[in-house]
Amino acid sequence: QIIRKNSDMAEFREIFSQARHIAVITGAGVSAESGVPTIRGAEGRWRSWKTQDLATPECFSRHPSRVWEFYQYRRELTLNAPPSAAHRAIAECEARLSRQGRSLVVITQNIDELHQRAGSRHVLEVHGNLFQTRCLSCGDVEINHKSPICPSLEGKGSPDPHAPDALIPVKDLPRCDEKGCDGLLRPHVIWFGETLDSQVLTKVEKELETCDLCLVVGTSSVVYPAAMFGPQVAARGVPVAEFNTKTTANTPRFKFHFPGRCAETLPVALA
Ligand code: BJW
Ligand code: ZN
Repeated sequence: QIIRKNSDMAEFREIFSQARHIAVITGAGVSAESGVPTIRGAEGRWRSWKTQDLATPECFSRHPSRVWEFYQYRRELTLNAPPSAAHRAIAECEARLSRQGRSLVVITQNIDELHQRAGSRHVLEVHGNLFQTRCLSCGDVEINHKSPICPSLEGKGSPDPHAPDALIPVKDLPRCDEKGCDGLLRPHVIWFGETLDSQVLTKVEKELETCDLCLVVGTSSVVYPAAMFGPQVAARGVPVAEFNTKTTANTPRFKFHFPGRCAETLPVALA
């Protein structure tokens, strides 16, 4: 199948100059520019496992220590990662548009807070947040940037395929502080088979219905329901521009496809 790609930046820039409300849908490719590995592909492995095998409720209930080691690794990695030129281009664009009475919202599948650290104000996190925990007993959700998150995870989480499982006893994994609770905490992220937060989804729907330009940046568009966000906007006849090093299954549905690293293409597109 030949995909006829429109990569006409001048045409995009003309539409961009007229847009009042822009929705920017982002995925792991944006954070790849900060040195955070993407989910799929060769760099997406931790030890011998794929993220898809670790980011599940079944894996957490069977191997809570292993899953916490995986998240310990990613928390440390992202705490030390700087926002990239792609994150900054999006944040600077939002600030500039807001001074002109226009707006931009980021709808991100990423859980790493790099958009917020780059200065983005209006961010909807559809897959949760690496720096929030949820108690399995009382349901309490807390913000938590501690490094390490608990003493037993200090120095743990090496991605080396030969690193042994730390096999930390469940009582020494992160536990709830609420008075009298002490329940096991889990990362407040959306794992496979879990439903997305309905309040967040309602906000996303509103943005998808009201935007007059949409960017889809650094996502393979294989995970539902997020994979449908861009096509949903395109179905309204609104221009959608994909920024990705590769084409995806959604590329034919979008008006534009800008190939290349988003740290190079976005600063040009959104200048
Ligand atoms: C660059 C670049 C550079 C690189 N510049 N670009 C309908 C049909 C089929 C299946 C389903 C369906 N509905 C639900 C499902 C099941 C499932 C699903 O979608 N499975 C598919 C894999 C088939 N979905 C769910 O389970 C969702 N829940 C749900 O829908 O509940 C209701 C329900 C349940 C069960 C059945 C039916 C309904 C929940 C999904 C939660 C996803 N969670 C994760 C983990 C989060 C926590 C964590 O990270 O630890 O979210 S999975 C993982 O994938 C993560 C990501 O946010 C998500 C998307 O990945 P992303 O961002 O696209 O990354 P990559 O690596 O895939 O792609 C990177 C891209 O960047 C590539 O394209 C590169 O080319 C590009 N790139 N460098 C520009 N420099
Ligand atoms: Zn609790």
